[in-house]
Amino acid sequence: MFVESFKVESPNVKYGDQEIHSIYNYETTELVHESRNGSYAWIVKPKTVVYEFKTDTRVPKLGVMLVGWGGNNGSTLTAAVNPDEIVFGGWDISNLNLADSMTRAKVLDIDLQKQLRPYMESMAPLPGIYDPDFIAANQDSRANNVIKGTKSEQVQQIIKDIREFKEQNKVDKVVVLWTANTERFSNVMVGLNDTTENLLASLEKNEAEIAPSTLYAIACVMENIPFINGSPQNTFVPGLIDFAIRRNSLIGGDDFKSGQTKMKSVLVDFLVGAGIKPTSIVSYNHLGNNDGMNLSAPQTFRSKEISKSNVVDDMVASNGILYQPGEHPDHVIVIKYVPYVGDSKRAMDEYTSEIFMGGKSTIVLHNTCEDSLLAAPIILDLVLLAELSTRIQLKAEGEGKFHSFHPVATILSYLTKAPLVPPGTPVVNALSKQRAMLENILRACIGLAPENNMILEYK
Ligand code: NAI
Ligand code: DG6
Repeated sequence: MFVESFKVESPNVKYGDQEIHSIYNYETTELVHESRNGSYAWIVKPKTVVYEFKTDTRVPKLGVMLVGWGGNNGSTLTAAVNPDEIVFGGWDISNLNLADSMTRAKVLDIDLQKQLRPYMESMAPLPGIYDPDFIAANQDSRANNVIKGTKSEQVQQIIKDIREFKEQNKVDKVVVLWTANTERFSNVMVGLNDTTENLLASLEKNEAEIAPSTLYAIACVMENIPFINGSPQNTFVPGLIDFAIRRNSLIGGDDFKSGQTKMKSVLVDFLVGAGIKPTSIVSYNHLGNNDGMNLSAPQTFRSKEISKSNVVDDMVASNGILYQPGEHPDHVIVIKYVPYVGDSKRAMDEYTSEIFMGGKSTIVLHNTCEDSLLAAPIILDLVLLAELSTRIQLKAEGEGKFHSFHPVATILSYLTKAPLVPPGTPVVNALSKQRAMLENILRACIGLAPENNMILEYK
């Protein structure tokens, strides 16, 4: 059954002209180690905290500015969306218009490209911030559309671009998303980028180690525009996270969780939860698009390797019977550039696990798929979810005022390989948990209990 729209009838939910107000009982359990009658015991205590949620129901006309608009993901997404409510724009260091970018990407069927061309020819990316030190040298020939000047001037140009885009397209809100080339990690150093003050001072000093992605992010935080990082590099250096928290400006990332990693965050969760112990995970990709070419340089590959490697950590740590403290499966990531296959990425995985009575189980997966067709819908979900989350306010009992979610948007975790979380927050990679978190927060906004799957009415 498809339910197009619905209304909740409950004393805990009120629908106003511009908002939905809900009262929600947040039920959790606390595990405490307590002294009882002279010895210690583990005690589980149910806990209920009453929350109120307010969701602004006015859907804005949304502008989405993509960094790397003319790339495979950017051009594919633009081709795929009929922009009634969303206006696309953005930057690229290559000056091709979006129709030519779509042709260069070779993702969509030729007949479809011909039909789309007239709609896309007039769309051209704004010049982008280019720094050859942060991406592969093989990208140099593409860079014919770049913003000149110091880093501080480049940030000012991005701010100007966002304001003009908003004005010209009469959009109410803008979300910026990085789908440009993977950069190398930038160095994190005390005095350089560890605090807001040091990062902004480094910007004024034109410090070489501030990556282009961080410059776009600084501009967005200054303008209170949500900024999402779809690539693996450490755009969000500590000073930038600090800056976003102080300005209460949404940041989210990192790296779209599109195919191989999504499967891994399902499979390893299942294996470890079932008492099957993965001991070796080897993940291999080859692809022939521009992303693959950029990742053929060791320093950009390293960013992707880190992002793809950490995704099983929480699942391994969740089962203290299978794994001793500090024990971890061998986990190897290989990416090779094979031009012939273009955007059609091959992903091969071998999972070897220890099972009952010392036996071994090996699972092998092989997937062939256009990479950009996996990423484009994720970009759409990320920007829509980021925008929606800026319209939600909450407060716990005892808190005087409503406030927004923490600016580091963990609600986007379901869509990212290396979820960015506020300092001190546990990282959750298991896909089912990420999805449950997202669904249940949205249910709380309309005063509904979490989906519990108990089906007691049939028991
Ligand atoms: P692409 O190489 O086709 O597109 C990137 C675009 O960014 C290019 O047009 C390039 O000219 C532009 N660019 C580079 N540096 C720029 C800058 N500083 N400012 C503005 N534009 C800049 O790559 P594709 O396939 O679109 O992927 C984009 C990113 O998404 C890559 O970092 C990739 O690793 C990441 N990603 C892709 C996934 C997928 O399934 N396709 C999944 C996860 C992440
Ligand atoms: C080669 O690994 C290219 C990458 O950009 C991937 O396509 C991308 O990170 C997707 O990764 P996954 O693991 O989510 O399929």
